[in-house]
Amino acid sequence: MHVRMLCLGRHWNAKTYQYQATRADFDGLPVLPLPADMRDLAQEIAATAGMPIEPDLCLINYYEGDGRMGLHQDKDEGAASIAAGIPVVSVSIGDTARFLFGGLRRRDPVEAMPLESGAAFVFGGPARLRYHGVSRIVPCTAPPELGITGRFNLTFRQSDEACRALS
Ligand SMILES: O=C(O)CCC(=O)C(=O)O
Repeated sequence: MHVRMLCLGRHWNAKTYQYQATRADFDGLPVLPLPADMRDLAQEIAATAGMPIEPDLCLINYYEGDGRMGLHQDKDEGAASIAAGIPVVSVSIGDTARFLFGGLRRRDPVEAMPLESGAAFVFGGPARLRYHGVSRIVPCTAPPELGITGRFNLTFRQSDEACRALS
């Protein structure tokens, strides 16, 4: 993983791979809240794909020109969330990414697709644990009106903490 990360709602601890209420592996401060309008946007996107979600957290990754993320599964949200196939909702802003989407096993074939600024990508249900990653960032492809270099990727998720609060 070669990105900078900010978490909203719940903090993903990069040392323990667990979600926490404080940024224990960074500065110990409480995690910033997930704004309601961001949560609503994620729900609208997921609904378009026919998948309900009550997101309680968002990971914001910032990729510079040499940013990348190796193939991995998103499986730290908890057994209940994953078993229910609650999706991950991804929104891309800025430079285009070469996004890799594989299968349920690491060695499965991988499809590469561009995720341009404004793209939304939802994977849930039987696809929830598909391997995915970013092999490269295509420089200078961000819409000029954004005035940014690099790429922001926002992934909204529902952790088991949220599942428990809803039940
Ligand atoms: O940047 C992306 O499109 C993928 C991000 C990702 O895989 C993750 O945050 O787990």
